[in-house]
Amino acid sequence: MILVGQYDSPYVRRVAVSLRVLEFEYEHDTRSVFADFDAMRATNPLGRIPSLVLDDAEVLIDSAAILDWLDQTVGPERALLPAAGAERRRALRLIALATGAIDKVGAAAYERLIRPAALRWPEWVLRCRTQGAGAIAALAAEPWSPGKTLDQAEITTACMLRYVTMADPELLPPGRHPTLEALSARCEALPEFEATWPAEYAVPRNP
Ligand SMILES: N[C@@H](CCC(=O)N[C@@H](CS)C(=O)NCC(=O)O)C(=O)O
Repeated sequence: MILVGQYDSPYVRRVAVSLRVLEFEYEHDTRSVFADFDAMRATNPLGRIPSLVLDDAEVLIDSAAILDWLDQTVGPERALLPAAGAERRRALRLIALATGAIDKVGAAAYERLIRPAALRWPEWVLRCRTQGAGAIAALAAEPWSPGKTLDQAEITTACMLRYVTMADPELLPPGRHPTLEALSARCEALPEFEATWPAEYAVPRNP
């Protein structure tokens, strides 16, 4: 199968880490969702990443749908999302906070970095960053217990933390959220995270 999208996207990275944790083999299509927009639209009509092209050429789009397919394929014993009950509700809540933070910090980053300076809307940037910071603070207040098997809430939150550190580092100054720093350090030391480490946030920039 082929994973489409670069690892500076936390949505692509959470799929890549999950593929590796669950021991799936994949090829990596590293074309850019910006520079190779038309080719990306041929894979996903939305022109977004990630997509996962299966061996029979079926194309899965959207990280949540891809992760759902991975969990269904490996079965409930190995699935990264708990199957039911309070554990599942908690995991879904944490994942909603982490993906919501990605969306809000990402929206602010697109506005600050990509949109031409004369067209930027500072109040919108402030609102998005406030929402992202709120979700991150809520995640920081959660108990993150090391020692148990890695799950999707941890994978997605760790990918979100690396993304925010690249896209908007002022939201995560060292020492602000020690619980999340510990989670990030624990995850980033794992081989599945090391192999997908994004060195920089590669979006086009307008002065
Ligand atoms: N809900 C989608 C979000 C994917 C998403 O936002 N991808 C970004 C990269 S992080 C993207 O493709 N951005 C380009 C665009 O939207 O034009 C998912 O979970 O896969």
